[in-house]
Amino acid sequence: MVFRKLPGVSASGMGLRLSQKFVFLLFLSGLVTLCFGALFFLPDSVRLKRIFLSKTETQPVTVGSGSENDAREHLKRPKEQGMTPAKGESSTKLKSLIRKPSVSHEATEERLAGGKAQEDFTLPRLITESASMKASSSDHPDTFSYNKFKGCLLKPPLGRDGGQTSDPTTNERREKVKEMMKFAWDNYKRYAWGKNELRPLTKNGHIGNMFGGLKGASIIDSLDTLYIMGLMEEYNDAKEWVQTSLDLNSNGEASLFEVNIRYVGGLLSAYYLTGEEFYKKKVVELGEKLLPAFNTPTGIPRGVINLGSGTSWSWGWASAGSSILAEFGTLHLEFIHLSELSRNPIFTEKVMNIRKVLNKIEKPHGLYPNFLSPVSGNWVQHHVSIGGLGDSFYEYLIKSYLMSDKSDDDAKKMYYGALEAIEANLVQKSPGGLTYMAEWRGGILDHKMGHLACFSGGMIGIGADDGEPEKRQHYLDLAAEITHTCHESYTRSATKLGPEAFRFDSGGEATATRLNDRYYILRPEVIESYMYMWRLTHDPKYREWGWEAVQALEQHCRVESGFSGIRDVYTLTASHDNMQQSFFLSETLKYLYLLFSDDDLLSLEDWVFNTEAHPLPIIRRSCLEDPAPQDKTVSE
Ligand code: DMJ
Repeated sequence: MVFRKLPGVSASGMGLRLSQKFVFLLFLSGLVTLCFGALFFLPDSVRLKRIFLSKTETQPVTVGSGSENDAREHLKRPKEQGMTPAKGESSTKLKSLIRKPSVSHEATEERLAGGKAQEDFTLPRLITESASMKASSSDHPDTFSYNKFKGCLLKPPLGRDGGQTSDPTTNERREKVKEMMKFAWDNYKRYAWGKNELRPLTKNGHIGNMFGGLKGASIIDSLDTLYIMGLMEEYNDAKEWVQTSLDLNSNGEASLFEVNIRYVGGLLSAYYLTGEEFYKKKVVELGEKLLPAFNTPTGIPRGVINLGSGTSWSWGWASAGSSILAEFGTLHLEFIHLSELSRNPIFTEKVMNIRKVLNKIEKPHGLYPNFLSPVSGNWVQHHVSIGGLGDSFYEYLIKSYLMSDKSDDDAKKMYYGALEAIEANLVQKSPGGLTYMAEWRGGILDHKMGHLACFSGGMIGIGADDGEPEKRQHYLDLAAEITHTCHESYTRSATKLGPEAFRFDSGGEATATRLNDRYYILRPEVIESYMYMWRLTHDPKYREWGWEAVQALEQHCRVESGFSGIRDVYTLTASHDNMQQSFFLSETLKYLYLLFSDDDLLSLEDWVFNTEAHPLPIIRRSCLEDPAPQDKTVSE
């Protein structure tokens, strides 16, 4: 190879004198010091900081469904031109708690029963009016009549007797789950009040970086669970915190998906269960803060948003600045309700546009890949998964249909179309006879099923009845088979808890073959499917399987000050991850409680659960638009 001499530069020492070299070295060392110092100002999750600085605050595992292998923890700085980097979390302080008169179930129910038809209201409906109605929610004060909504429910939300069954063993199990919730809550309250999650081993709080400086994720995620369990003192504490201390004026980097499913979902459910107006006000205000994420050439939102400045960007780990299917596809239920409550159609328009983009684009073999460019509207990679990165997109299609009182035909068509493609390309049977959902990478199957994918038993179950008549039994059978496989992933471990991912290759079946797939972080998906399958079939095995999970959680995850995830489900010498995830309170314990309750506690005839298990009512348009709705609520 020939080295050419640069003009004016001598070959020896690039023509620098000793003093020049010294100045250059000084400048270089200054630069290095500056860069290293800057690491201290980066958010906790940034990879460089995790590499160079102490690891004590880093999370060993991933959380939500849009994430894979710790991906979601890596919030990246804005990359796109013209975007200002966010400043990090706001320094919101927990305000002092002022005691308010507490609310009991009875009081709330009584208040709701009174004044039903007398209220002056504008009819709520599924908003589809033109964009000329676009306005801030404050221009449409109080247009939703809560009492009217209540009159349209077929069953009382809490059932006839709070959902208590006539079977003493089931009731005892239900009480046990309630005790677990109280224990988890009390410890959160004691050691982590106002923080996002409890660290039960170190007995402190965790803020994390998924919620853009919003605090109290465990409180918001627990509101409805505490309420349906009748833990009213605890519910009142939570409610009071929301009233006095939930500060939405944060200025940090948030996951649009996580804020939506936990905060928007949690506040919506709290509103629909209790009728407390401040929940509605807060949730609409928060919803408006999420809207700038949709300002992209296609209207497909980016994954990360600064709640203060409204700048948004894509996850640094998502290929080529793409948005994630499970993230932009998991907004529909909440956004429809935001329009319903605010009477502002903008929320509905945003999610309807996502549908439009998805309907227009070519789908490989009818499948929906996990990565889509918000700029071009094209798929970025052909990775398809019913687990992480894809999961709740499918869930929200069937639930959108059900929540629309079966009027959203578009969602129905998309759901059954997607399910057909999934069955044709992803569903597999192992040599040992277990049915599972593989992942698809550009036509090549990866015989792995994530814990996250285990929600699909329940999803296929609730959608079975609305499929083609000749396919209904088949769907119910498929749902049962998948739930059985997921149960197997639990029974084949020493702890009787399931791993983060299990495989069907190298001779193994339904077991984790890789070291970093062996953890369990208190996830709900397997129990979620037990709950749905119980309601659909009343096969007692689902309650038994749920009880096995309760015992395993008690034995391996309960520690002195809360519940913790474990690092290896295959060993009995527990290594705890020191994290009580907020979804444990919102989902895992709620689904267990529902499993041991009567079907009329949050009846599936009236409610759909968002992907964080927050119940949202079915919008029964025919009833809501009836000028004089009859009280269809069954007396308690
Ligand atoms: C929850 O936050 C939601 O269920 C989400 O859809 C995926 N997973 C976590 C719990 O595992």
